[in-house]
Amino acid sequence: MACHGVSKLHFSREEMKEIFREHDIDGDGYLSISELIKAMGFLGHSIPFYKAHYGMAYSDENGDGFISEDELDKLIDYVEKFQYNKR
Ligand SMILES: [Ca+2]
Ligand SMILES: [Ca+2]
Repeated sequence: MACHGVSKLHFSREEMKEIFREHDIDGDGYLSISELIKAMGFLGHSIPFYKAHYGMAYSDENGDGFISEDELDKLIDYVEKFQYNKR
């Protein structure tokens, strides 16, 4: 478990991609909602379930309920917006 001790406040898109990939816990190549919440926590956003859902809805273009590799870019757009809104 490496959920704590991240002091960095801003991640580059590449770093975020890497982090989201690492949080594909069951290794199916897609991020589920619970994997998304864990990844967001790792990025320093303890986000409520509904917020994670918005992120999911925002980035899940084909509506299968999972974030694929292709959809990661949109998810990162969402996370970046989130980072800016916070400050
Ligand atoms: Ca997965
Ligand atoms: Ca999808």
